[in-house]
Amino acid sequence: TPVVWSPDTRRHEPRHEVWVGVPTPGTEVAARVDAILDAVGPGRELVEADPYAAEALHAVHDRGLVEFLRTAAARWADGPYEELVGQSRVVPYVFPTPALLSGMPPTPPTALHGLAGQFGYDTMTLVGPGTWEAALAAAGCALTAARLVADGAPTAYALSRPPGHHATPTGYGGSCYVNNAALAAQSLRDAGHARVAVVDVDAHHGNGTQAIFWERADVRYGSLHVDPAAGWFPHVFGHAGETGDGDGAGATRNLPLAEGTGDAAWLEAVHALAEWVADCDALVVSLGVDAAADDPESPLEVTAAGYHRAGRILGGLGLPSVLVQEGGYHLPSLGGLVTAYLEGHEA
Ligand code: SP5
Ligand code: ZN
Repeated sequence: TPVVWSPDTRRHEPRHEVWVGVPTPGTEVAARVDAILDAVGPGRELVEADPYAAEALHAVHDRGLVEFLRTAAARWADGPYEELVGQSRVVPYVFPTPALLSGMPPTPPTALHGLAGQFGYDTMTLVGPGTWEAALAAAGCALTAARLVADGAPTAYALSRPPGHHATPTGYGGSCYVNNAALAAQSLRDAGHARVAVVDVDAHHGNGTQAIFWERADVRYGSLHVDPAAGWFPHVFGHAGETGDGDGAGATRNLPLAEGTGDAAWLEAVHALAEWVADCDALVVSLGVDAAADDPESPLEVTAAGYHRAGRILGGLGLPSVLVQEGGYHLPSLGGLVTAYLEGHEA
């Protein structure tokens, strides 16, 4: 399995997130790239991602979001923010939700700190110098991996970072800016694969991917994740009743799992999703390894052996597969978990 990576993915430094009103250390750190690379690199072909321009992101994102992400860090540096608060990150503090709008048509804000909440939907996903370059490189990893698979490789792994499955057509959040897996899926569609499946094994529901394909029948989205109803991100999506709409009715499937779920029930859900997508022509796996027992960001209790088995199940479908890195935050075990999945998928 070729490993597609880019040195630019290290350029995003979240520094901190604002969690329940307090700055806490960022979890989605650049060291994740090297933790994974050191583990999966040996014995596999390393491929540096092709360069892509902002326009490549329009396949799944609105231009307004792409333009905001591309320019926000430079505009922040030009603004009064350095003198006001010193070194800081772009973070929304006003959100134009229905509660603010009250049915009235708003005028677009002029200040960047007023604009940020139009695109950013939480306080944990900060934009700083290098965020755009890293997010574009992460997308490039996924798009390059999809190209390798479209050109005939059975499987390719994209070491995308920052992750992507929480990025919606118009918004960023959940440590995600650009939806790498959705770009890979769309790229496989464009290459002629008629029915593409996205199976999302990250501990969290991929609300962004679900949103992108919500009304489409040609890209199926299936996810297993910790039950958002138990108080987990993204809180308002990921429930079993969400199954798609319009042409996409029935093409979304969510399997929320209780806190504390371990290998047995987690693998049953992986198996159910595998059967559900077996008749597709290509597969994208949103490969988050934060469902692992020692991960600080989720209460699921999956082991490395569980991830290996998940790889066996999804790889066993025999579909051309693009594996896209999502979450996974416990640096000491991160590389081993990704390797376990890859070895299972390759077997
Ligand atoms: C891609 C992905 O896995 N995104 C995860 C988004 C969920 N983050 C929720 C964070 C909740 C608070 N974390 C407290 C961290 C303390 N440092
Ligand atoms: Zn996650």
